[in-house]
Amino acid sequence: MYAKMIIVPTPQLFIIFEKKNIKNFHNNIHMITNKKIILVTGGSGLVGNGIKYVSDLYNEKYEFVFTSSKQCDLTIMKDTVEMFKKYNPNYVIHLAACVGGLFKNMNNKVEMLEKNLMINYNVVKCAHDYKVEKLIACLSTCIFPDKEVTYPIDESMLHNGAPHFSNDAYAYAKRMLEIHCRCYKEKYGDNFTCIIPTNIYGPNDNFDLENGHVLPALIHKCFLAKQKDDDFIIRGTGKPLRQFIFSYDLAKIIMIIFEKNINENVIISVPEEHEISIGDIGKIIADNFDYGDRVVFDSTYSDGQYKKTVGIEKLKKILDENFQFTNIKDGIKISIDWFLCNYTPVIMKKDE
Ligand code: GFB
Repeated sequence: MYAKMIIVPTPQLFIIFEKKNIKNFHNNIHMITNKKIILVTGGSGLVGNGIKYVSDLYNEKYEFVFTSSKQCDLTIMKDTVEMFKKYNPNYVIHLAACVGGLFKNMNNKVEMLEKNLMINYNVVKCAHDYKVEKLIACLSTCIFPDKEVTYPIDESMLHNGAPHFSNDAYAYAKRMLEIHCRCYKEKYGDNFTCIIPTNIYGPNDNFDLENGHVLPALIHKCFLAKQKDDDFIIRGTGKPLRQFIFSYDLAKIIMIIFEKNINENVIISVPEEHEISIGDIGKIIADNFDYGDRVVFDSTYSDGQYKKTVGIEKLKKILDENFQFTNIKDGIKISIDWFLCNYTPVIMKKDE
């Protein structure tokens, strides 16, 4: 006995599907709406939510499928295959990774290496086996060599030497992802490319006090310090330099690179003149909480890599000359507002 169900969610979408065809659900959609399917791994994270934010501009053309580790554990090949079989994506934006700030990287090297090696191996292999038309895989500027570079760093320097020791486990796993994509490209002509973002921040970030990246962690710490009338402790000397890109800007750029079918690795960052010290980031955050006079640096903590200044010559050729990057002060304000609206209740429970 077949179950028939008729769903008419929108005028231009009419689906009849039979129980046995559930696995090809997206195929049916594909067939009916002619929309190509973009699978976004890591879809519930910082950048994943950025893609969700900009996807409205592309919904006419593409069917976006946002997956997270709750739906599919990408460290398990069988589950990854199931996900590709279920969604049969035309394109993949691969953002899923085991990530964290300096202190998570330094204290969890085995996990950072193994989880990322497994996640990336499974996704890239499935992307090939399921004949995905385009794969964009996400690296990070922290994987560039620490010493064997000249500044500003460009894409050609990726494998020129060892990354900074603080995140070498994560860095080598991500370098293997670049090599894996390149091998499929060279042998089978697969349209697999990598983007190399700088430090990212924005709404939906990980505000964890220990494992978070510097910007969200300091927002959380300043909030708590003010709550408890404590000093606002910034770890390290505050001298290291970073380039920070707002997550929504990164998402816009990823879709531009996707739509223009750029098939070479591209660094995605704000220009080098926007580079800023950790100390100045801390001060901008403290000023937002009207807590500037309680900033204290604790140099017993590691500074990590002093700088990893990248150039964006290649990116500039891809973007329209009037592309506007979000100003760091505006971006931090938006992130703090998101934190205060969305995060506080959760932490209250955790921080008591
Ligand atoms: O974002 P972050 O954790 O990582 O920034 P990296 C670390 C810098 O911020 C160091 C200072 O100079 C720290 O001393 N810092 C000060 C803090 N206070 C804090 C704090 O409370 N928490 C944190 N986390 N830092 C990461 C790589 O490097 O860059 C990742 O480890 C990833 O794998 C990321 O690639 C983009 O910028 O040093």
